[in-house]
Amino acid sequence: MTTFELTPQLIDDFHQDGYLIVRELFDPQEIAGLLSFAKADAALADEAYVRRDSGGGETRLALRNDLDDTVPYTAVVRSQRIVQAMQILLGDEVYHYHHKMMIKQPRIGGAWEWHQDYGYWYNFGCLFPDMGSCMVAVDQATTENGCLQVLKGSHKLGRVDHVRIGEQVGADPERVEAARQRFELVAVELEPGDGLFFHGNLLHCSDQNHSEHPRWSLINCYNTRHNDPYIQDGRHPNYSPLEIWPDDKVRDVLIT
Ligand SMILES: O=C(O)CCC(=O)C(=O)O
Repeated sequence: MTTFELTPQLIDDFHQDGYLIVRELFDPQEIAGLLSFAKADAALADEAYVRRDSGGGETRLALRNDLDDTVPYTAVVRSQRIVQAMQILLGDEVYHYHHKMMIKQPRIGGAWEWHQDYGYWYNFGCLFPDMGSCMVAVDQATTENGCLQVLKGSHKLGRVDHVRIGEQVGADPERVEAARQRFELVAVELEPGDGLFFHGNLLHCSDQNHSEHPRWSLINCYNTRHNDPYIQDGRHPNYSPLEIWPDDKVRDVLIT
């Protein structure tokens, strides 16, 4: 079973870089359980919709605002190891904002334009950028299959305007270009079970999947209690306390 200690150095790294990679956040047995459930999950496959990129690639995603305790995705969202870390990194109690399975199919899986998640969430009534996500790699994520790319430290820019780019909404391309001159580009290659915590203002994107390998990942998004959207009934939920599950319960759910 995975345990990791969020040391002062790691917290500092998150604040400096806007992201933090935790290897084996879910151990091989746990992630294998999640993977086999997800890949056989007809409801998830039915629900997933396509977002086309400007080059014709298509990414599928299934996004849920609600937590169904009978499916293992919920165990990941509620897992103490993610939620407690997120609370420390964001400095307040967090609640579930939504989660989504990102499905990049071999050869046809599409790209995601440069964006900040808060570039979207701002429009849903969140006043502060005090929000974050934890991407859990379900499959291996490599440069070849279109892993996430981040501009290290770019969360310090604050929110950049977002504009329509093809079927997607991305950060103002002129600003992105200027940011690319100033921040290091990091390709976040992950093994199954690794976790990437990242700040809502971190600029990130991903390329198409030209490989023979799928790239699935579960992205768990959290908002802070003090940032409860001023809009009621917005795109994603308002604050409600999140029940946190201890590691042994999470493990039991994932590997059965
Ligand atoms: O999974 C990806 O390739 C990109 C996902 C992403 O950027 C997001 O959901 O904000």
